[in-house]
Amino acid sequence: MANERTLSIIKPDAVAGNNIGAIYDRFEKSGLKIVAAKMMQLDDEKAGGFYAEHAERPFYNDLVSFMMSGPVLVSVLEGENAIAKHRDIMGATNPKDAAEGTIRADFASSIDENAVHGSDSAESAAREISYFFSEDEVCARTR
Ligand code: RTP
Ligand code: MG
Repeated sequence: MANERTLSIIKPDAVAGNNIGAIYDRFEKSGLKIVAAKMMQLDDEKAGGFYAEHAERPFYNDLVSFMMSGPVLVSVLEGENAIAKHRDIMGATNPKDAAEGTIRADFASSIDENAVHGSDSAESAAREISYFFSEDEVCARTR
């Protein structure tokens, strides 16, 4: 199995709901390690650029507005199969479809305000980590 890094965002709804600790608990209990973290208030350019792949989709403007509606907590998670493991514990995009016990089932209110983001491939993870962090902001967890 591959040791991987993935990009996590705790979205404005989950930060506003004081669910950072509960969501970090899910990451750590799953064996993922937090190797970088920062709270940020995204602006139009930073939020829009992050979701540029969706720029032509009908929900894009609402998605960008939502991501700017309050601070987010951006993290890098590391571990065996981190990308797929993180997506598994997040649950489906629409919380109505999310499996019981997943983060979105427990903390998301709608498809538009769905608590968390996770990279969906190795290519996305590499792009998204470097979008928010320089290499020296990502820490080695050797002990
Ligand atoms: P994310 O990128 O935020 O982790 O979510 P995801 O991979 O599960 O879903 P994605 O297809 O990448 O969509 C990004 C975000 O756009 C909103 N969305 N709305 N109304 C809709 O049909 C629709 N589809 C997607 C969601 O908030 C989703 O998280
Ligand atoms: Mg996505």
